[in-house]
Amino acid sequence: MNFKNFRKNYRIADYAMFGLCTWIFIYCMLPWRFASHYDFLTEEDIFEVLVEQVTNNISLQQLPECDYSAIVGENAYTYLKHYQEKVLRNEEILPGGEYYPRDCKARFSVAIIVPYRQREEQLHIFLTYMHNYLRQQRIHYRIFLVEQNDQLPFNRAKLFNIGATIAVQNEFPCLILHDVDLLPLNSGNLYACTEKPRHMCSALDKFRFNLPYTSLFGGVVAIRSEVYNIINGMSNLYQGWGGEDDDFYERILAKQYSICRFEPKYSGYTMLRHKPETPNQNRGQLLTTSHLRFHIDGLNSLTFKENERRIHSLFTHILVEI
Ligand code: NGS
Repeated sequence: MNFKNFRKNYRIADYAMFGLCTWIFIYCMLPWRFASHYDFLTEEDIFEVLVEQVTNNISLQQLPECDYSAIVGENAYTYLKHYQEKVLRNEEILPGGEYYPRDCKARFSVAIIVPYRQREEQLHIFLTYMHNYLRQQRIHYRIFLVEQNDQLPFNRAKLFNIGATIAVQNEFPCLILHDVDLLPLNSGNLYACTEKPRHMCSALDKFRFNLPYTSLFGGVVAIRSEVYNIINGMSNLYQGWGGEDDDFYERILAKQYSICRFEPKYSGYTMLRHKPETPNQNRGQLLTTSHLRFHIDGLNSLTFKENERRIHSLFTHILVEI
């Protein structure tokens, strides 16, 4: 090869490399590779699908019903506001982290269930943020923190089953299954149940405000207690990170339900940074056979030991060995 040919070949290789790098860059930076066209409910649909249900103490209140149209309509970006504040008007929060508006009758009672272990810094941010966020929604809620108080691998789904059992004993008709590292960004993402189970965090910053796959059903989910019971809750068998939410999704489909989402402008969340959890090496295998166990693995096979229940000023702390 003479010098001229060498230079020519070199230039072609250069261009090819440049082209390849450009495509890799575009692939990584743009959200096309995500499920950008998932089905969602628009602002007009939201009030059609919300299920109004409250606990007895709220239903007995002699007050005009709260109006939620302004909250959903305004849907402001709230992140910085609530993140920087302290928990304001603390005196309105009842022991155990329960709140309901005093000047109107809430139309939704929800139990926020948070599985937890060793994330103190995140918990502090979560509680501050969520109490400020939730009170502006004028709903009745209570935060249940379910802490895994043993050395076994973290079992997120089992902790949800425990929290759900306790929330139902406390009469809550609606469960919000909530990771401690996720914060809602838009004020109008009403923390209430819809007829169908709802995936609430479909526009997560970690995934560039899109969905990595349409059946993703983790992070934050709202589900009626009745439906949670019908599908036998979540599996108790997933130890470590991953798969339990996919199993949960399959349980919902197996009972002929489908899921819903609000439009992305309501469903924005930010994820607080943390070290990745240890993955569950067994999750693929569990998932392939999960349908055989839906009826025998879940709420009806739940065993655990409750070590303690502490009523803190901002949350109900349930310590369990699983
Ligand atoms: C999937 C996991 C889900 C998980 C989702 C998003 O791969 O449990 O990623 O995870 N499924 C399996 O591993 C089978 S995230 O990046 O948000 O931590 O929820």
